Amino acid sequence: MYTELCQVINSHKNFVVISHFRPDGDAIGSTLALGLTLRALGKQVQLWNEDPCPARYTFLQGSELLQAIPPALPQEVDCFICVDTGDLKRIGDAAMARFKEAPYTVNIDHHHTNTNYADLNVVKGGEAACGCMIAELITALGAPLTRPVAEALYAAISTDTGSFQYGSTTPQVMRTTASLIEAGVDVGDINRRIWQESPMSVYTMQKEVLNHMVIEENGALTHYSMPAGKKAELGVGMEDCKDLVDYIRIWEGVKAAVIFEDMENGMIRVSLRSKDPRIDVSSIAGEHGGGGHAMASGIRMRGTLEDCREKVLNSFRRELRKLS
Ligand SMILES: [Mn+2]
Repeated sequence: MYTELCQVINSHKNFVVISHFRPDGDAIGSTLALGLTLRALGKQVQLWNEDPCPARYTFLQGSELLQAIPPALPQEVDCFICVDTGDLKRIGDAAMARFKEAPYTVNIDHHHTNTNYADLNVVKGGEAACGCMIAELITALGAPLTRPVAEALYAAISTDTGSFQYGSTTPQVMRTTASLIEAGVDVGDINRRIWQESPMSVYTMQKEVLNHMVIEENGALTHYSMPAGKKAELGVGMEDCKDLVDYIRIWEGVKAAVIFEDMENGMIRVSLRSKDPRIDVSSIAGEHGGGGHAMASGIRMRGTLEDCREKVLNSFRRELRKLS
């Protein structure tokens, strides 16, 4: 699976590595691990993202190398690699324009819904994290698994498996993770940094979500809608609103949870989660122009909060009623 990718890496000199905007741990960890590895192989590398590195990942070595999207593709760049990105739109308009100027492009990803947008597409739908693929690539390249690379990969895999709680946590995921611990990851320390240091603004947001969560379908469906202006009113930032869906799905009997967020630009962001394998949220997301994984998906919809909410909730109601 990685033979052609290894050849591409060996035959190019000057790389851009990028992932999706609003990067999560897998996006950041995969970008840094690949970037640091390419550097160790003597390559020139630039690491880009439309958004800054979230504070909880700035302890990772290499995060200081992340830069905003430049106005033009530097002439010397000969290979542009996108990681953890199922759809090129998710890197943002500016980066997409740079991508299209690149002489050679690569797509390394684990989303089933990946659109194969690059010259070389290495896609493993269903893999737990893009970080698992980067770990395999590092082995295939014969590159060293240094402690900073291992920490970035641990952050990637830990994030996308919900700290090893999701069903995607296969024996192979655990073997890969074991190799990261062998490479020097301090499990207690890294988990404290990633999971136990939420800013108090997250607490403010959590209270709001729990107070206004709506429960329907006899407790099988929970949802929360964040109207325009709410973030400003509460004094919370975009980063504080990342994992809201986690707070509403943990309750007994809940099979699916949805967050609707007015992006204040005419778009509504929808986060969909399933706790029941019979509810495939990637197909529900697909009905409304989104995509993702069976248990976790997203949509960006144009319209009012109320309209988008009714459309998506109706799909959930239909699927949940099929079960009873
Ligand atoms: Mn991912």
